[in-house]
Amino acid sequence: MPPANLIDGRAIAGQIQDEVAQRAAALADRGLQPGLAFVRVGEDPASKVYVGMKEKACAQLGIFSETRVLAPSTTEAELLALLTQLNADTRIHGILVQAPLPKHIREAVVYATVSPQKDVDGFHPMNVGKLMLGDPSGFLPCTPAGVHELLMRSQVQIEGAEAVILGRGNIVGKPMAAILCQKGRHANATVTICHSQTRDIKAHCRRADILIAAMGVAKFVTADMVKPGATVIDVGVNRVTDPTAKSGSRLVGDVDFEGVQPIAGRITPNPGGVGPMTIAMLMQNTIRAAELALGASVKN
Ligand code: L34
Repeated sequence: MPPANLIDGRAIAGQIQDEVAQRAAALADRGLQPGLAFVRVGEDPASKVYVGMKEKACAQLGIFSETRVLAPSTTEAELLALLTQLNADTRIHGILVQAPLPKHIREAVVYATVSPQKDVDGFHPMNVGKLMLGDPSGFLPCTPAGVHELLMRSQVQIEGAEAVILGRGNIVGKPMAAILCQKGRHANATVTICHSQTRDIKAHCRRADILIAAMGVAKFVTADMVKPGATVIDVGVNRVTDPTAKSGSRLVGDVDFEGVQPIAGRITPNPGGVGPMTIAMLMQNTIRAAELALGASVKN
């Protein structure tokens, strides 16, 4: 039996994907199949796994997908040219350029080239700005949006809560803070972001009602850093060598699960927590992009 305080990311992601499949069927009735394009540059093994999982989710939900794999030597200009082509492709409603990109390609330039209407990753500066402004017409980045859904669908009290986020990255930490401190229902948290220069991380963590670990240090969060009863969300994906594993390596989160689980009120497993939610939110953003595109074409 799994511990009773587990937040089952796979099960909640499954619910969201069921909702997406229904919306895809409704679009199909109106003659539209949603389409998502993946762009992968080089042969990063983790990217291959993640894009493969995303392709599979599309196929299960009735979303058309195509994957463009580019050589690691691809120039930035060539990648931008492909994005311009995908921006104009009416079969494609969402575009996802899988990170990380090779060093010679500037991610910020790439993400600013994806049409904001097709930016299902929520990385375009327009969508980042809308999040900061509390404008719900944009797309939210999938991982922090997935964490927010996990909290809401697990009935975790967010309003008024002390939320402490470990990590200040553009993909998780910063947008996570913006989502939780928004004025509105299922938000209104008091948010602290901790990072490598924070003086006493443990003291901040121990105050947290909601502790979100997204800084990429294996098993950083230990039991002595967690207030009894707190909700602990583990976003970390750290691959560590493990000679006993088939592949020679194994994924561990940013949380020492064995130590923290007995004192946490609620906790995500990892794997099986945030990862599946990232994919479910990508599907949700894609279906919304297609619905908005259909709405726009009907109006014209
Ligand atoms: N552009 N690049 C772009 N968008 C993203 O949203 C991502 N990310 C991150 C890497 N690069 C990206 C993802 O999709 C990380 N990421 C991601 C997606 C899914 C999972 C983990 C990270 C996931 O489902 N993980 C499984 C375990 C998978 C395994 O065993 O390797 C889990 O249960 O957590």
